[in-house]
Amino acid sequence: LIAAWRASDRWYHIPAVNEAEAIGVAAGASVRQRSFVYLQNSGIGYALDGLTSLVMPADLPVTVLISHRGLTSSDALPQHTVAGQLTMPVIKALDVPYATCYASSRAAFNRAVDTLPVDRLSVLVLAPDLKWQGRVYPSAQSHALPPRNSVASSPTPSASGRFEQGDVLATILKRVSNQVVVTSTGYLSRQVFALRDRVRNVYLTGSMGLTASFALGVDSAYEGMPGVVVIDGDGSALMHLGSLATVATFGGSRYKHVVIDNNAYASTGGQPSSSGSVSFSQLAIAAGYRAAANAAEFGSIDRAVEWLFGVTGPALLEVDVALATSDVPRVNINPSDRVRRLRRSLQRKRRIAGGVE
Ligand SMILES: Cc1ncc(C[n+]2csc(CCOP(=O)(O)OP(=O)(O)O)c2C)c(N)n1
Repeated sequence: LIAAWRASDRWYHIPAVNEAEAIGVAAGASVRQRSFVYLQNSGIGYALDGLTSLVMPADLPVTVLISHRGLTSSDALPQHTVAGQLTMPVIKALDVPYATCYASSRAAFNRAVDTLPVDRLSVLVLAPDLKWQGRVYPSAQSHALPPRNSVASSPTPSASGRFEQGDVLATILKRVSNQVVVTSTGYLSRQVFALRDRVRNVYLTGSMGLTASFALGVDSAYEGMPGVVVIDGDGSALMHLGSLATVATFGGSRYKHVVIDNNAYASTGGQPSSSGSVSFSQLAIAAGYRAAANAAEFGSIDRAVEWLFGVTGPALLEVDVALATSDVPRVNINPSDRVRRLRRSLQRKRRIAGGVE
């Protein structure tokens, strides 16, 4: 399946570091078109939060293909037995359209696919060893991966200086033009909503940790135009550090990632996070981002933001901020309306500009 995807110009395949990230990327891509995730049932647990807090509330057209290990006694390895028994009850509990295909037959597979809706979440459960004679694709390994991003800058972060979160967000939002802005769960979304709501803002009020992945999906589906600005928290970024590698490999030159580091989980009461020892900018460089810096190096937040918008991405700006909470109202646009207005805005722009913005 993967070889077929990779062999075809009609598909764009992103290998995710885990199933949660896969759901996040597919959710972002599904703003433009139906997207697919392929996973083994061992990964259902990883996938559930993205499905229940992002894909379902926002009504996104994602189809999840799950290979059902632990289904038969001949596949009864201890590590698959419990997941094998839980797979169908979990899918049924989600209460989404699903189909199964346990027979090695192309016709049976096509029949199962055809029963699934194309415009919302659905699940296709497959035996793990389906095979039929068909076109032979070159092995996935023989396909060239995108060229490795070369590191454009490798700064030394300075420990000094914590900015005010409100100033930082206001400065970023002032500089944004036509880009899609994706904000992380909690206060960051609420503050951005209060400061400058716009149709191209997507507030991920659930799916903590999937902010960068969702943005990568949007960026990939719209072929890097108009670009994305990710506003992430340190807790959220730490949750899925592995996605730095995927963003570094597949993010476009207009992929801009800001990590607002208050060294805490501010939104749930200010509990300390483990970001104190972490340099997100060095991590980003090590993962392969083209550029990354700590805002303290620039002396002012204006200069730091100017740098971020001018540099070739994928780029990351780490901003250390003072821990502060404020009484900002919740985002009062429902998740599916947030996606709908973004989709409309991107479609309109593309039609007017003939695909080039
Ligand atoms: C998977 C998941 N785990 C936990 C939560 C609860 N939660 C919501 S916001 C938040 C804190 C986010 O911390 P951070 O990304 O550092 O942003 P901050 O709140 O500091 O702005 C937590 C733990 C959640 N929404 N989803």
